[in-house]
Amino acid sequence: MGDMMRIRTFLAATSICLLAAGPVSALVVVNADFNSTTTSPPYANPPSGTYSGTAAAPDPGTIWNGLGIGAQGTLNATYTSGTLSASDGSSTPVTVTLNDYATYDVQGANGAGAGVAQALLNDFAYDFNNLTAPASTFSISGIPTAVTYTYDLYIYSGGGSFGNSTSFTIGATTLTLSGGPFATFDDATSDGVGNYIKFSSPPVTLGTISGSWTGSNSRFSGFQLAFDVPEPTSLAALAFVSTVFIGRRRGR
Ligand SMILES: [Ca+2]
Ligand SMILES: [Ca+2]
Ligand SMILES: [Ca+2]
Repeated sequence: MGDMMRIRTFLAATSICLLAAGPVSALVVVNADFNSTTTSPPYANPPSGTYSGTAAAPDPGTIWNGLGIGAQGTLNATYTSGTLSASDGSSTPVTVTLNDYATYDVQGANGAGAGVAQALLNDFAYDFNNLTAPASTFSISGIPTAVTYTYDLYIYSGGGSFGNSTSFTIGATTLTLSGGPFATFDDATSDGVGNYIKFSSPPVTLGTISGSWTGSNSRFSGFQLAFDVPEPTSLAALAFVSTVFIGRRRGR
């Protein structure tokens, strides 16, 4: 087989692979860990701090935005973050707002139980007055929108040495999870048991995902917003691969 034939065969095979893989896209993940602003003392133990590493979502990075959302046990009318970084450290226009909630850190106040990602799960926003007032609400804004983007929102709830129950509602969808300590990330989307739920393609209105949460010992520990962005440089990548291949052939 001549060189040109080999190159044509290679390019044809590469094209078939790209077609089989579907549209090439880049995954961008924004990670948020809700933290208490209370320090030790008055906490009996060091606070949970900010989580680092991967969690349940496929994630090209490990960086989490540690957000101090308020002091232990104090009702907050509203909190809005600054713009959040993506997990690879790049900047994004995404922000998060919480309304009508209070903050708790199980690690700082009670000492942590064993389990996965305690720095993420142990500190959270909770529905302070869930028996007498509407549910707490949240909104994630500044989301870059295009019809070709797809979004997944992972919500974390759990930690500590005892269980809890929290229901999250976005649009017409309500998902409930048990929380509590788990040795691994446990998906509760289908069975209600676990430390995270996944809203697949939640409605985004004018760049904002809005929702609410409530429950008995409710916990909103943090979230991951993962979105696929089409990558227009895929053709350039193919040209680069071809150039390397041809260069290697000629170098022999
Ligand atoms: Ca934390
Ligand atoms: Ca489960
Ligand atoms: Ca947290």
